[in-house]
Amino acid sequence: MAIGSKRVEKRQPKYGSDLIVDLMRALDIEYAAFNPGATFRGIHDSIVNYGGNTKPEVIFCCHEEYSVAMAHGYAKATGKPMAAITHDVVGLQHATMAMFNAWCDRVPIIVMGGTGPMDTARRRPRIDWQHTALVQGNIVRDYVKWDDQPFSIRSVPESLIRGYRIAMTEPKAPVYICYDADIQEDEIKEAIDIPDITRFAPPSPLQADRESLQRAAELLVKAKAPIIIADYFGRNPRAVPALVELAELLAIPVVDKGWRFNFPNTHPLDITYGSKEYLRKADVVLGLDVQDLYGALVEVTRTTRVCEYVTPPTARIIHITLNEMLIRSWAGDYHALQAVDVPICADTSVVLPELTRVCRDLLKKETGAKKVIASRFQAIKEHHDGLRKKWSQSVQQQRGECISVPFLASELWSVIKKEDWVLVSRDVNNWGRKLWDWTQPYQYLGGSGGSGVGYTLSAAIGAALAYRGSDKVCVDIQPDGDLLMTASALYTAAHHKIPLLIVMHNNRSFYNSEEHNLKIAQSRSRPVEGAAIGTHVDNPSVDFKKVAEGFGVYAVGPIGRGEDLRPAIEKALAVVKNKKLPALVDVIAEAR
Ligand SMILES: Cc1ncc(C[n+]2csc(CCOP(=O)(O)OP(=O)(O)O)c2C)c(N)n1
Ligand SMILES: [Mg+2]
Repeated sequence: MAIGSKRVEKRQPKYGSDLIVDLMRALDIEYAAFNPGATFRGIHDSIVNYGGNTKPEVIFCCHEEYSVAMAHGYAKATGKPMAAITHDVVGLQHATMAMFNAWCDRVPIIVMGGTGPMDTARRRPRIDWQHTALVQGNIVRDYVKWDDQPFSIRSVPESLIRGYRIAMTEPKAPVYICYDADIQEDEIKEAIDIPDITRFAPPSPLQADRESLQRAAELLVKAKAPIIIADYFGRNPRAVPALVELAELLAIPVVDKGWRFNFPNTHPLDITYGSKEYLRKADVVLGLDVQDLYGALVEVTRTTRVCEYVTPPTARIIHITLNEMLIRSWAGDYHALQAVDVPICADTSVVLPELTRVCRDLLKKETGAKKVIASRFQAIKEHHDGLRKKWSQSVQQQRGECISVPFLASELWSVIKKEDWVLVSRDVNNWGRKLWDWTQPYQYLGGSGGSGVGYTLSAAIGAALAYRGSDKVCVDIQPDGDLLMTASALYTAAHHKIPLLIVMHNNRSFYNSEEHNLKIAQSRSRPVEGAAIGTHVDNPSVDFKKVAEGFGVYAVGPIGRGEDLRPAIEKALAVVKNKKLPALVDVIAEAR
């Protein structure tokens, strides 16, 4: 049961905010994460005193950026939205970067806000004026799918039910709904019914047209060197077996771009971190929900930003995606324009089984295909096995003074592989995917989407919240710079007893930026020592054990010697498993 919860059996909404809480329950919104604010004190009171602090339950946060990022992680773990509530103008401004990440990552979140009173005659001097915008949604409109500010209590059900439906319709994305303080706080004068929510379900997934399916299947069946690139395909984890089936049918190697779990790394057709030679000779490329298809086909020189195609110009390209359904002009998250021979705007989760069926039919007519496919499968398998072997043999314990990144990944694996684990953060420089066995689609949730730092810790806590009460062990490989941005999220994890194993990749640097600085200095023949200025976090270095303990989180570290690593992770895991609490291991590791 939630903190401070009282079960309220029968209830009649008295205030506008009571109705909002009834709607949240009808929509099965489990949690509302927020830092408090007067503009939504009505909703806050209703959640606690009217709703009994269950469905939604308050998730108490110290910063809006991470309340939204928590909802981001939760949505990826569950496939459905929770609410993040932001105080008027100022709380929403804190939330904006996290909303941008969720937008780019195509994740549903119900972001709520308070404002006003819009009725100037009912405003307090100064603060109510300063914190009321016309209209508040303006600041996020370019990176939410829809925003609204219902005009009256009567408009509230339509607004929230519509918002929920829009957020959950593919391509999914956050919505923002703002409630005037008066609408929340005024008494309801007439009965307002909540309609049957089940009749407002998102529409069924979009299937591809027959002609395009046929063209795609013909290209794939006739291809000598096909390749599949999957990106957001795995957002629907149930669809993953369909990709395995298609890949196996035609022996097509698969590159997983990693924004979701798209393909098991143990599968012989997985060539994710060894795809170059396959891209180079590809005659047919099948893209599945690739956000940046051009980027997936080219190689970039980092300092000069020169891009060159790896795939031959003769390669035919099929792309199945809903990208076209959600394009805005403000940020270029639609990416570079890429020529496509068979563009299909549809939902891959229903297209893939259908495409496989058409391929299977065509294959019957292809004499000798079976033999060709079997030998292609064998060659790819050898390549795949060779890569896995090479990676596992390359793991060294130390690099200089630090623990090596592959060793960090492999020691962590040796501890958690006996568990039903979920990697709820990004991978550590791809070493998790290279060394662990990723077999189940729920095991990896992907990165931030918008590459805004400050996502990882908070989203990991949000995903772990989704798994609270289950036997899953949630693991967050946590960069130091990211933690520093939203460190107070640790308080939320401790306060709400959210079990999460946080293993730090502490390179004492905002290293990505340091690396850029190194490269630019090198290219200009300038001293590279300066790259540390404004990037290193080592003078003083942060004592993350103390930081975590200060927020009430169990912590061990700093661990700088390889032999100390496994016992430290085991200790922390015991806290996560036995006490059902978060625990942090501070690991001093090499930069990359
Ligand atoms: C909000 C935000 N600020 C700055 C950046 C630029 N940036 C990209 S990666 C990075 C370094 C992050 O450091 P850390 O989380 O420790 O990861 P590391 O690169 O060291 O592995 C920075 C500052 C960003 N992407 N987002
Ligand atoms: Mg770092």
